[in-house]
Amino acid sequence: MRTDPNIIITGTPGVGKTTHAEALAERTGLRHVSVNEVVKDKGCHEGWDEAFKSWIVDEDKLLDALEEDNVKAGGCIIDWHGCEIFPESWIDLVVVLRVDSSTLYDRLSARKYPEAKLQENLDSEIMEVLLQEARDSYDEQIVVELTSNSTEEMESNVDRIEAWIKQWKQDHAGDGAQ
Ligand code: DAT
Repeated sequence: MRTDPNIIITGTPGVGKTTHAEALAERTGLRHVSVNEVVKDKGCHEGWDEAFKSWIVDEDKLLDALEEDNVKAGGCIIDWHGCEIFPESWIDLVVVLRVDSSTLYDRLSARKYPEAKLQENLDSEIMEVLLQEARDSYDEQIVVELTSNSTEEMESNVDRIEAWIKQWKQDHAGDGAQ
């Protein structure tokens, strides 16, 4: 039984996962779990893909590392461009961030992504790949799609998720004692 919820913030690279997760962690005291950092720091990969400039993730090792870190105990804001690998029982809310193509293009260009990687991510956003992955992996009632084109939208999203966390904690008060 968790006394703090676990929330996944997911979406295509560049949608604003890290920005949202950091703001939420700051406001709520929940722990920001940057899965990219875990992959890198704990060596949960099979090497570096030079063309794509990204780690080739070893999902078994990654899950082991998250299990060792006691993520399932709750209180984590999990920030990653994927969500299907986490056991359903660990997760209380899945937030899928979305942006317009032109905004995403500008953000990924600013990161100097290689052309193939930039194009793949733009396609992925247009095809709603991460939204579909979330809907396929979790109960539809816990999957929320939010737009993240502007600072105003980001602030309203963070307010909304913070309110959701407060409500979840009220609804689950006492669960830990059972
Ligand atoms: P991600 O973690 O999904 O890769 P990020 O949080 O690193 O994305 O954000 C990518 C860039 O876009 C970064 O420079 C911050 C900016 N950004 C993110 N969300 C935004 C928003 N809602 N409005 C304006 N800028 C945003």
